[in-house]
Amino acid sequence: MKSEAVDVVVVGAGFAGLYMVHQLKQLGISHRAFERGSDVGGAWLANRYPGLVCDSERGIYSYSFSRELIEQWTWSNRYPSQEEILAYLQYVAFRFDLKASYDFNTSVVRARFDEQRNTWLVETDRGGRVEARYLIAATGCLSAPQAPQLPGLDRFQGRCIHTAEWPEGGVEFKGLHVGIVGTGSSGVQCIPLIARQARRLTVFQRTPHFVIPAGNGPLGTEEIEALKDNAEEMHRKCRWSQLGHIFEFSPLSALEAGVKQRREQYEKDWREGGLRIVYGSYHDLLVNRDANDTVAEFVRDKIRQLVTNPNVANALVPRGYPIGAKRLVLGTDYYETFNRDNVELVDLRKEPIEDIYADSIQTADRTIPLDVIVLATGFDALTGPLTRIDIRGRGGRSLAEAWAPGWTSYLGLAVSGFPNLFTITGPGSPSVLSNMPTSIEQHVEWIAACLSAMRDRGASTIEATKDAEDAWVEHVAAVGSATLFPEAESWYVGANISGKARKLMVYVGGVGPYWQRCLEVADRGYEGFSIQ
Ligand code: NA7
Repeated sequence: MKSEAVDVVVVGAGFAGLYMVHQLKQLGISHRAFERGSDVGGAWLANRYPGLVCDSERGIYSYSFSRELIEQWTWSNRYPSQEEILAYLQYVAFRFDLKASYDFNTSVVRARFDEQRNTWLVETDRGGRVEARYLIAATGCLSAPQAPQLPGLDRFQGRCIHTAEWPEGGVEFKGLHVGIVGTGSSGVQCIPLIARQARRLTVFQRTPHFVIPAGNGPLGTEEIEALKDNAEEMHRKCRWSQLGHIFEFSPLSALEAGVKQRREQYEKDWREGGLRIVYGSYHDLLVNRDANDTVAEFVRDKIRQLVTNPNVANALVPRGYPIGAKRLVLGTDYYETFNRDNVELVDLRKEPIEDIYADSIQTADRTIPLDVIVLATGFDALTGPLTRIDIRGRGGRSLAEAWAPGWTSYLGLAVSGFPNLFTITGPGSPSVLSNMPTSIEQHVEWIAACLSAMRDRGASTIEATKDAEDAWVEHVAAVGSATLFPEAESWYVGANISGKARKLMVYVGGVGPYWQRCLEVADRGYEGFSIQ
């Protein structure tokens, strides 16, 4: 079969893919884009479970590149809902005419770099073949859903749904016995809503997470106007900030603050809701375990106050890892839901699942009849979306093989041995520990400028050097080891996937400093890259 030839193939139609395609159109670079979903939206199309909201607040979960777009779109709540974000991305695709670049319902399954011709040969599951000078993975950080290895799960005859593969049109839980496995962000968000519909809801919890009230609610008219007026400034601040969010670490230390002052601060943050209690209130909470314990203990007390049954409260109290080192979860009525008569908690550490039958889950202590099992069991984060595609670079070596001992990348943008491949918000960049659209815009703009520079130079390949990559990987590890992130069994370090190398996948040295570094690399003629 004859291959189509373009300059660039883009994989994905979420925030990253859509903006990349927009930039390529602006630059007049020929391209073809593929998306496995039926439409644009990425994570926001796949994850449609009830209660899904984003935890970036007050309009920052959006693009900054177009003043008209900022004017035309109005966010209604403090945290945007899945429906609203999906509608926004639909609007963006329409407004900038991006859908014509895409083949939807089409997965890229293979991509091989041809070293003779310096091109990528890209194949899809629909038999399509495209040759491209560059391959850009806009595949998202949390798009490879992970099903748990539970004994007998394939025997279950009721409905079994992963939160990241939620059916269009929703799921009716009325009158049903529902079990949910997993209490990370997805579980915490949908548990209160499913509990209101189901006849009985059983929550199977392996590790209790720290859940902070989101404090969601509608934005007022004046606030909406102010957010639009100041949007560019707000986005600029995010881009140059440490955290990539609208709030910054306070200059104060939790350990230096008095007990009373600290308590007042945490009470205020708890009342207002949001991530700030851990990521903004004091600067030492994520680097010093004693400081971290002050806020962890505050949250544990809140759980004990909110949950009526002391045994259930005790099972919900997180212990043994620093707060914030596993993804901090925002919730609405999460702990209160366990006071309902139709909700029960199974603590899997004490009462593991022994088997699953056609209509029930058997734990060490009891048989729990179920009509539906919801799997809120997360993702093979950051590397999974890339290694699940058979990407082969120099010498036919696959990315999965190259990353088996642990991810490698230069700036989270490029991998040595894989010329002309760019990864938007790949491992080794701030990605999931920032406001994602901020990090996405940085990467897309950097890649677009790079492609333009390569075109001007008449270059045929750009590839991260092994030395530059090694130095970056070492830097990411060194910065990470000065924080508490490596101390938790989290998906940030790959701990949720059996056999995955344990290695912090996120750059925690700050979004602004990271961006400065990327710009310097480009300014110095793409330092650390070999260009042919
Ligand atoms: P997460 O945060 O990875 O949460 C997955 C949950 O599923 C977590 O509680 C896991 O427990 C649990 N889990 C996973 N496998 C099992 C098995 N085999 N048995 C029992 N429990 C299991 O995924 P989410 O979808 O909630 O959130 C991902 C991100 O998406 C989120 O942070 C936002 O950024 C958006 P564990 O903690 O591993 O013991």
